[in-house]
Formats: sequence, C-alpha cells, structure tokens
Amino acid sequence: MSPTTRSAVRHASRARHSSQTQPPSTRPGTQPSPDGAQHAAIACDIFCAVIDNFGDIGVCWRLARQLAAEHAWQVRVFVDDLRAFHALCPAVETDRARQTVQGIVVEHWHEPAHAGDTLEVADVVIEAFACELPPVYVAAMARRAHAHAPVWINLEYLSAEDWVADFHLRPSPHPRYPLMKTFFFPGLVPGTGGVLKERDLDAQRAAFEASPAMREQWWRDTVGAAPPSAGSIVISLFAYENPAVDALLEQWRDAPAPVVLLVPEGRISGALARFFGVPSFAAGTHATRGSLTAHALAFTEQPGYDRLLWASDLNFVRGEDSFVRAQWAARPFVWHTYPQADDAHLPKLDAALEHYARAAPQGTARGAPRRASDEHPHALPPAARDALTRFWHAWNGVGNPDWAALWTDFAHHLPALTARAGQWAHELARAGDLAGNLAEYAKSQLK
Ligand code: TRH
Repeated sequence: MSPTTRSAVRHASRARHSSQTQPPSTRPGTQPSPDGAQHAAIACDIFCAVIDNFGDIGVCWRLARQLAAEHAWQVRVFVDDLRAFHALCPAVETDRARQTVQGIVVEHWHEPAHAGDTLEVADVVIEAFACELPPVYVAAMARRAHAHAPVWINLEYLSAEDWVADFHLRPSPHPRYPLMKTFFFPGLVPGTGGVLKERDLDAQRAAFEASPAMREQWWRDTVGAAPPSAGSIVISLFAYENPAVDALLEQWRDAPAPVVLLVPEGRISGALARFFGVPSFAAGTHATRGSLTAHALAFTEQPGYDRLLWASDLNFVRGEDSFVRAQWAARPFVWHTYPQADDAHLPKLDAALEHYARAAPQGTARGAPRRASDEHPHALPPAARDALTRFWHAWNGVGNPDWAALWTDFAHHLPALTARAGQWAHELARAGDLAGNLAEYAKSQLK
C-alpha cells in the first residue's frame, strides 16, 4: 500500500466538515523543569478519524491504553465516531462531548477544526493514519514550537513490505510553520515501529490456556454452550464479506470431524444466515448442518476478543489490529486483508506471508521462483507453507480454489502450522512493542 492512498480517502471524507476556532493555551504541568528533565507526566493527544469498521479506533484505543497504563502518560483521544468506539469499549458513552474512560480523556471530535473546548497542546501529538489535525491546533503547536516544540507523529498503517523500514521515522517539515512531522511505520521486523503488545499479554494468555475452569467459564459466558468435545476443530471467523465463504461453509458441513465456528456479529453474518436458512445470524444464534455447528457471538470489548482467539484452534482475522492479535495468540490464522483498488492489498498479503511462513518471494505479486538456498531454518515445511499460501490467497480472492483440497491440506498441516505460529510470535517480538518504541522515540525528541 502506498502511504498516501488511504490518506486521500480520509482527506476527501473530512472535506465536508466546517471550521471552528478556539483560543490556544498550553496544558499545565507538562513543561520541562529548569534542569530540562520531564518531571511531569508526558501529555499526549491522539487524533483518530474513523473511516470505516473498527481498526482505526481499535489501534488508537489500544495505543492510548498502553501509553497511559505502561508509560504513565496523560492521554487524550480525539475521535469522530463514538459508536464504533462504544462497540469495542462499552464504557464509552456515545452522547458525551468529553468523558474520562480508564484514566484517558475522550473528546468527541465532531468537527475537523475542533480541538477541545479549551485548546491545549500536548507534548506528543499523534495523528493516526494521516487524519488531518485541526488547523487551529497546528497553529497552536507552532506557537509553542518557539519554546518547546511538541513531537508530532503520523502513525501509519501496518505493512510487512520492505520499504517500511526505509520510511520509518522519516521527518517531514511543515511547509509554513517551524514544525516537524515524523512518520511512524508499524511493521513486523526490527527497524520498523513494531506492533502493539501489552506487557501482560503473554501472561494473560498463558493463564487462560492453563486453566480448564477459565476456558469452560468463557464458553458458557461468551458462546452460551459447553466447550466442544475433543476432536472438534474450533474456528473463529472475523472477516469482511467474502464470496469464498459459501464454499468453505459447505466444506465444513461435510468435514470428517466436527467443526465449531464462532462468528462475531458483523459483515460476514449475512452469509451465515443464508447458509443456515435463517433470517439473521445475530448474536445468540446457534445453528448446525452436518459436521458444522456455528455460534453467533456479540461483538465484545477489546480484551474479550483476545480470549476468543485463544479459545480457537484457527482464527480468521482481517484488517490490522485483529491480524496482529492473531499473531500474538500464537495460533494458525488466515488473514483477510483490507481490500484495495487495483489489488493493492495483494503485495501486502505476500509480504506478510514471506515473514510469517518464511516463504521466499513467490506467488501473486513477486513472481520469482523459489530456490533451495532461500530456505530458512524456521520455515514451515514446503507442503504446509504452500497449503497456507494457497489458503490465504483463496480467502483474498486470488484464483479459483478447490476448497475441499485446501481444507484437507490445512487440517493435515495443522501441527506444523501451530508450531510455526508459536515460533513466529517470538520472532515478531524482536521488532519491539509499538507503544514502547513510540514512547522511547518521543522521549528522545523531548529532551
Ligand atoms: O475492523 P477492521 O476491518 O478495521 C480496519 C478498518 O477497515 C480500518 O479502516 C483500516 O484502517 C484497518 O482495518 C486496516 O479490522 P481490525 O483492524 O482488525 O479492527 C478490528 C478491531 O475490533 C480490533 O481492535 C479488534 C476489535 N474487536 C473487538 O474489540 N471485539 C470483537 O468482538 C471483535 C470481533 C473485534
């Protein structure tokens, strides 16, 4: 993905808003002391424009919570869609202009020029996914720049493509003001910004996986059913509309072993309703055909989604944040990339596969044949890697797949894929946690 493609969409979508001005001030308690050290908590403003779905606010909220909880930053989130936010954080009230949630100030960013009733400039300003900051806020940042310039970061989309490391932390001077914006690129390898990972995530996962009682309780509370019998395969399905799903549901219906499908209510639910011949596949719906039993789940608060991933043997994920969570879950997964014009999402898919499966460049976008010397010691066995690659491609609309063959291969290779998923989580950790990487960079600039 080019970093500018989605920005253009965002800028166009914001153009309908009018402007509004506010008098500037500086948030108290965040100036450096005479010795130059930052003794007060670092103040951070995150601006988030929700274009669609849940990934924009999902990433921003996770980052905000980490900066507040793990780095003791004083965080404020400006977000223009409180309904999307409420879905993954029910404590957020959709009709409030300002509220404090988990110690974080949440401002309803209802106009692009709006920057809070009392405009205060933070030490660190994060513009998520190239959303445009309110002009009045940028002007206030510029006024503050003479004494103590805020650190201005544009947090970009995640991509595993090679160019990301070259662009990570590149500065971009403002055309009119004495301000510098820095591009912060998430990525899957060292040298990029990494991906978000809470400090206690692995411990929480280990506790869940080690406790049959906790898992049993989760099934009863979340699914409304007892845990499935041994020998069943449990699959979570979080995806955009996907023409491949009909054939896949048929394969699961005819599978030799029971398949238990957990489907958070959303864009794929209509396909489930059609398959089972029910009016809707809303939360609380349970249906069975052949070997396939499917349960529709309510969209949960964000930490609850991790437990769904940990309770499943295989996870279908999409977009950005669930894609990352599936990697930390250390279980096999299938990624539905955010569809882009001209198949621009396919190089992203193959770049992720190259890292995850340790596949040498090949396939839809790269074209180069694989050589024996390209093999990596932690690579998936070639047959498992090819099965995974075909499955990911087919789920993203490439080719005319034989679903029966794909599913049979996938089940056959599940042990190798599970082992690789665990290994990959270790490799991914080497890129460092994004919140920690960002905090370290910002502090180095504030000195
Ligand atoms: O929702 P997504 O498709 O988000 C996006 C958007 O399209 C966005 O515009 C784009 O920028 C981004 O993808 C690349 O998928 P994603 O990123 O996985 O976000 C989903 C969020 O919802 C994630 O934070 C997990 C959370 N979630 C819950 O909190 N509860 C749930 O029950 C589920 C299913 C997800």
